[in-house]
Amino acid sequence: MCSASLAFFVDLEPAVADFRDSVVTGLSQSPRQLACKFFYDDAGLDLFGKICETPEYYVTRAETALLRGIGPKIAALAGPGASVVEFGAGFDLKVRLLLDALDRPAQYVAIDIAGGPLRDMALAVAADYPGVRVGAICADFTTLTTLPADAAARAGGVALGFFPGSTIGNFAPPEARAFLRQIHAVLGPGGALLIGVDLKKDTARLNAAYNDAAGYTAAFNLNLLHRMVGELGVELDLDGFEHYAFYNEAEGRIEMHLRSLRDQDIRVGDRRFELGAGELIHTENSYKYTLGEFRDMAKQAGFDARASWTDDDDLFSIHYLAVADRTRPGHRIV
Ligand code: AVJ
Repeated sequence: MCSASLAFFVDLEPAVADFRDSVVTGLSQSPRQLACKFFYDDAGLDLFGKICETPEYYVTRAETALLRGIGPKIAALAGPGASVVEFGAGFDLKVRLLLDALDRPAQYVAIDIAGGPLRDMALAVAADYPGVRVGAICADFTTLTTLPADAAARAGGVALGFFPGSTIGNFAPPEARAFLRQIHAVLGPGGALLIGVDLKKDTARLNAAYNDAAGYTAAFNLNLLHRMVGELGVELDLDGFEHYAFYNEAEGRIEMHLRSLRDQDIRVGDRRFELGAGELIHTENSYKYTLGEFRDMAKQAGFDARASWTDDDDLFSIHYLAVADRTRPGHRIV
């Protein structure tokens, strides 16, 4: 029988009003935009899982293979008794690989915006890792500036942030730097961050990864419109939009948009937005970095890159970043 329970579940889940406000603000802007964090309801998570299994989306396969390979090296850097804090805990495969690799990890704190799936995922981990204290925080991790007292690192072990999947790529570089600084403060002195970052590569390969032939990425993108209709009562034509994604080489990022197929209105309560045929709504950026670019950014955020690894095909990177020790001679925070 499964009798696992969580050490704590802190509910800071954003209200429906936040989604509505974000939609109204985003649609009022020029160019129009919708925030990518709202992709991940139950249907969106399910579609993202399908994307990860498509032959074109190399990201998840490359990262998990790399994670398996470097497990012992991560364990050596982290030492025994680590407290793992995962930012954006949608699926449990990667954290299981990490917990398996670490030397007697003491604690696992899962943070995610979607409460239901988060609870299920944390409970499943708790059931399989009886030696690990497991807790969860339902929150928009971009706004989390401190951890609840319940989630403090266990005595002796490192506070090890875990931010896989290249989710950092959703932020433009200045915001990515600011978010890394924020994580740096949350982890505190002696902490470290294990982060997965997608690498710059051949444009055709990138374009294919965000335009899979089975159409899961398109459905994932269009799911935002379904959520607006279902949760906010927005009036729009679900068949009036198409998925549009491409690699913007100058910016070093994949851009995802929803393209209006005709002149049409979107109504949100008493607000009306008039879209022209061909008009775009920007839904996601996914920045790609070279190893050097990312290490520089981490350094600017106050981290020491202790190790950086890439897979055999140079598709993906994982970095072990230590919170820089200001007291160590010769070290300077840029
Ligand atoms: C989960 C944000 C890393 O940017 O590759 C996948 C999301 N969007 N296909 C990414 C996503 C379209 C993914 N991240």
